[in-house]
Amino acid sequence: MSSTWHILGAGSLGSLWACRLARAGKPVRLILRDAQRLHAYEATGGLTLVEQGQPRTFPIPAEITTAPGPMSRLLVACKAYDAEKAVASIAHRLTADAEIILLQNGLGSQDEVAARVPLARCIFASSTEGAFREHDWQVNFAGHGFNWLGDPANPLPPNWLDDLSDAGIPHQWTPDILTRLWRKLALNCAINPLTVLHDCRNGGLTEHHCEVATLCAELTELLQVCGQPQAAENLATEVERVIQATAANYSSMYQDVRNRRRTEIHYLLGHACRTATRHGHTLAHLERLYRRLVEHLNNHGLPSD
Ligand code: NAD
Ligand code: KPL
Repeated sequence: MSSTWHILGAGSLGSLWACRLARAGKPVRLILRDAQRLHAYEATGGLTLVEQGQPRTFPIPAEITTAPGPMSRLLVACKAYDAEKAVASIAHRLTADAEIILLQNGLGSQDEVAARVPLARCIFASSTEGAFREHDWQVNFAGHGFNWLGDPANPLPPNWLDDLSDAGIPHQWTPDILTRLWRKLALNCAINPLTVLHDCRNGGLTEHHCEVATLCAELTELLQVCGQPQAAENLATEVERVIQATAANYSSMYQDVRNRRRTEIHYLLGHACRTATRHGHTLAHLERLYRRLVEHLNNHGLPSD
């Protein structure tokens, strides 16, 4: 019998993982922030996964963070800026051999969580799956994407990867998870802030080719300086490819700003700039982009941290 999958953060990605694991018959429990959220969830009767327009509801049990009971396997599916606080709220429930899977985009939040629960094994994930919610307790999934998983402190895979295979969650274990996360961070830094500042779809960046190329050159420099040369390989070409392949889409940061949601800027561009500073490296364009984005967010009454 598989250990229970505790899912902290029943938003888009957390619900997607919870529904697929439940569909495969794995034990799953949602961990909700407070009694009000729990009552709202219980009144709805479960989480609904919509695939190809077909909804299916899973009556996954839920509890609040302060409920009793140990957790040995925890999937953290909050935004990067909420992850540490959310994990702190359940830290007393983690068993001595607890494993935590961190789904956050960007970098920095994983280390914040690891420092908060130093005895737990923290497994980092980099996901290119896309899920979104139109209503609470319901998630839409188009069925594309992939999940890389790894532990920078331990190359041995955990014993629950079969649960993911059974649940149809596409994944691969990698000893180079930091390279994957840095590569995605660099892609996000080269594309997402510019789509916000130029108010355009990803494809609109073909009009700003020079700006994108200058950022890619600085990001390549940063990746080399901070010990991630593999993540730097052909970055500019890959960024151009992603811009073409996703030309009709709005970037995730663009959507956050449009929907007046807090962005994960601190763990994307912010992390890149802080890392450059730590290595005594000046990246003038990246730093200017960061300042412009902070100003833009502030002018729109959105948090910039
Ligand atoms: P989301 O906002 O849809 O979900 C986050 C959930 O966490 C919310 O339901 C929120 O209420 C909950 N939460 C926050 N603090 C909590 C706490 N203290 N206790 C309990 N619950 C708490 O976010 P998302 O889109 O699912 O993204 C999660 C992470 O995955 C982000 O870092 C994002 O960048 C990354 N990601 C998302 C997608 C996607 O398609 N949605 C794809 C790839 C990566
Ligand atoms: O991952 C993305 C996002 O929108 O966050 C893309 C646009 C594909 C790369 O930045």
